[in-house]
Amino acid sequence: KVVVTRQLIDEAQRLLDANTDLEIVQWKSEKPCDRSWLLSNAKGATGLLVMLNDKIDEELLDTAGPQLKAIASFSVGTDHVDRDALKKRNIRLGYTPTALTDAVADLTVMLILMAQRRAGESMGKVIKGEWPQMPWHPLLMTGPQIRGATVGFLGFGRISQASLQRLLPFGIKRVIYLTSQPGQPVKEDHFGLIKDGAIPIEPAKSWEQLAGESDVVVIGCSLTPSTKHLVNTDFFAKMKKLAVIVNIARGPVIDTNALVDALQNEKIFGAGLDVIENEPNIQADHPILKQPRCVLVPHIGSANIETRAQMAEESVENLLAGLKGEAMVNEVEL
Ligand code: 8YV
Repeated sequence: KVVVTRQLIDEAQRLLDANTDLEIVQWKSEKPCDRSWLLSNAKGATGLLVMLNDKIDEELLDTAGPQLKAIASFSVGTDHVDRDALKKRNIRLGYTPTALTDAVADLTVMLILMAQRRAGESMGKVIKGEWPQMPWHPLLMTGPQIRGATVGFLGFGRISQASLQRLLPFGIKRVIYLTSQPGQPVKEDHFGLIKDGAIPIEPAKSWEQLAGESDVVVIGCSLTPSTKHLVNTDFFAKMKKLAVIVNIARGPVIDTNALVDALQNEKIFGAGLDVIENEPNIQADHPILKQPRCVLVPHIGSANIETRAQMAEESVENLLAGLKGEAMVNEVEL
């Protein structure tokens, strides 16, 4: 028995359905899967195919029972999974770490440019019919340029490095990055950019240095207890007034109240967010939506057709491999 908490794109669904020996219990609604549905169907499952909204914790694993062998997550992030609980039970975990790199890196560039060039604010005026009344002025709707920028990455893994690859042709000047080992160079130079040395790419010694020296801050790190609210009032206080911040990782890395305050009091220039704390429960009266210099999109980082298809196929392949005791396409080392 496998429990699948989302709808799959056709090809992946066919790949799964071809396993006629499996009882497939699947969440069919367009809404995110209900916790109570998952708990009531998990009993007796040998495999689960889940996504970020599904918390994989002791309660769920106990409910499923000791026959549970493999979990495939439709994501690169695994902060929704209690890895220790899986390890204890010898349950394998598959994920999709490479499938969405390009899609998310593309979105990162989009959000940087939208934040710098005030795209949300500009469109808002046009949509409200305010264009005819906009006063003409040489500085009207201007923002900082990307050429010459120092870009600071919080987290410098595959997605951050792919974002950097896309930013180089824009003429950025320098990169600094902060990982869990401040001041230490990253081990993986995924696209050979550090080796190429086209521009300086250096580890920051502290978050203070990163905040203080960056014109663009990109959040590309995992959510852990040490990155939760890493970007807070103190961080914004150190940022440059003309800097923008972009979050394509996990909402809780930014303290939202601190961000609202920073935007409102012009401590920073703007923000581009694909993720935010408490998503998807963001109502129209949320204070962040009152900030014209903030562009917020609903966690669409991986949302291009090809990427979602590849993630779905890879997730099904991971699940099937896990059930058969074979090598997964990508498996998390627990
Ligand atoms: C999800 C993500 O893939 O992979 C991740 O960790 O954050 C997302 O882009 C997406 O939400 C799956 O539907």
